[in-house]
Amino acid sequence: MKGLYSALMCSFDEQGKVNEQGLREIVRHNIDVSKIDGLYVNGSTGENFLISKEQKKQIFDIVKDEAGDEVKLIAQIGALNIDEAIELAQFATSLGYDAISAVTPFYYKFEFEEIKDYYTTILEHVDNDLIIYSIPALTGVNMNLEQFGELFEHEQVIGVKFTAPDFFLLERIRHAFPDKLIYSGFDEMLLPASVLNVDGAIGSTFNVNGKRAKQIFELAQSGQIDEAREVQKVTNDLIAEILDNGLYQTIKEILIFKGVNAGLCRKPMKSLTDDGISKAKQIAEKYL
Ligand code: NGF
Repeated sequence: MKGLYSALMCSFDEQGKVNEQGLREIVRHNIDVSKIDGLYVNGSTGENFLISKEQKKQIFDIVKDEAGDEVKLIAQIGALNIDEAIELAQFATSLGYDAISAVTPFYYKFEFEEIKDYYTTILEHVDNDLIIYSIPALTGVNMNLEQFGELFEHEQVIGVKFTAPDFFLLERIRHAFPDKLIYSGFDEMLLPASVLNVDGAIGSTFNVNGKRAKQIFELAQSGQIDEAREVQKVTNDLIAEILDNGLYQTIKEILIFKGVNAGLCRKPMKSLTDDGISKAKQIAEKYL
């Protein structure tokens, strides 16, 4: 389960429906061109929190059908409705997903005991491994070392997708739990996370910049830090321009420029203007 995973984008049409052919093309691009080790399906980048349960199932189904066993597959099943989370966990597991992942429950400012109960309850109903998805900037849920430790006591909890700029906490988790998987979540911080010996990374920009991400990870692992820093620098120039133009829309537009039918984002995400589309093409020509 180690390695680099694209936080998979999904192609939507103008009505907000899943564009099956487009989604298949995004999967193929990630496997054949970006050369990633795995796909993280229905995460933030997949616009998971903007779509229905049926669409989530449709996406899990199409991705497994297209990817088969070529790369590892992680299904993000977290939902505020715990029944939905359980149903999705069971569905993805029945399709053969290698692991499930669930974002920390958010919005109602749950106590840690409630968060722990959420994960325990899901795992009572599904025979699969689970990766905690921690992204405090979007959820407002900040867990400390002891709390991660409590979640890791469950043998089905095999790791964490750590999307936070807290390198002190990351180092402490790495040191305390050498046998758990840690995936770095911020692509622009892949090098420092790799130096701290994470097991892999999950990122949105890997959909288009997977080869550089892999270089950074592998160079860091072999101690070639100067070389890794150079690749991270170019990567961060690229990420800065993508963020400035609109994160998911720009990645989709770059994919379109590369011949992949990446479609549109779901409302309320806005579409790129004509200027934004031109800028995305310039970014693709400059870096990819
Ligand atoms: O998109 C976000 C929001 N974060 C992603 C990634 O952590 C999300 C990150 O790659 C993810 O894995 C998922 O889809 O669930 C950033 O887009 C990237 O580092 C640029 O900032 O924070």
